[in-house]
Amino acid sequence: MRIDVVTIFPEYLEPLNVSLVGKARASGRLDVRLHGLREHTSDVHRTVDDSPYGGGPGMVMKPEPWAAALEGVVASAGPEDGAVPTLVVPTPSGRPFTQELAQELAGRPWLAFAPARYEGIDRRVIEEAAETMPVVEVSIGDYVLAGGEVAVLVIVEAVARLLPGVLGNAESHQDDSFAPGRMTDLLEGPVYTKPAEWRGREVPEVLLSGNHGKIARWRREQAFARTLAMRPDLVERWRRDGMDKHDLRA
Ligand code: 6GU
Repeated sequence: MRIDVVTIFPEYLEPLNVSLVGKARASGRLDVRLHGLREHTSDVHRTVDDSPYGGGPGMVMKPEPWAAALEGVVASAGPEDGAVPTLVVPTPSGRPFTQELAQELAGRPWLAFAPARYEGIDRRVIEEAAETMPVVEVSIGDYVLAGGEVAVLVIVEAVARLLPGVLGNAESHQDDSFAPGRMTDLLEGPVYTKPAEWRGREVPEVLLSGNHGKIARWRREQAFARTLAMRPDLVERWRRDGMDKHDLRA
């Protein structure tokens, strides 16, 4: 997968060099390219924002630098990138980011991110882009960040770990909390490793039993109890959708 990010703060995306995403890049499974928005300005002050038409607080990102930057990204398409990228625009007014959307994005060959600072990007940039490429406006939650860069980190990490060959064990994201199709709508329960006793606290006996059927049942019960406590809304959704899926009755 190829990922381009246009931002006024490329240094904000340095964590993409680390850990899982960094390794995916080093192994060639992920090609990440950062672009400085200010490189696409033409005035001496490298201006990227201006006051909003109609008045109000804050500043709005000017259309010209964004158009030039996105045109540069699209023009750099290689034979393997897909003709145009899917443009992902982080914004608190976007579609809620879920595991389902992460899987959808992981299926695209090329993503381009347009994280804004200030009050957002002039709407005409998004409208014009949508005429030539798929555009998804995405929110990572019901709170307001100072800019979209952290949302890019969140989305890229969630997408990268779904790419073929990026996780060590191809199965290891199948049981994730929120993964559609398995452990549906349930959060993961507690996990333990050695030693079996630590500071007087013992690992639940069932996990040492070697009885895999019993262990699987216990884990589903724990997941259910955890979900009921932390996210009763998910339990309600699961009840509405039917009890048949994986026999989660605890
Ligand atoms: Cl994607 N961007 C910003 N600036 N704030 C957010 C967000 C995104 N998602 C939730 N809050």
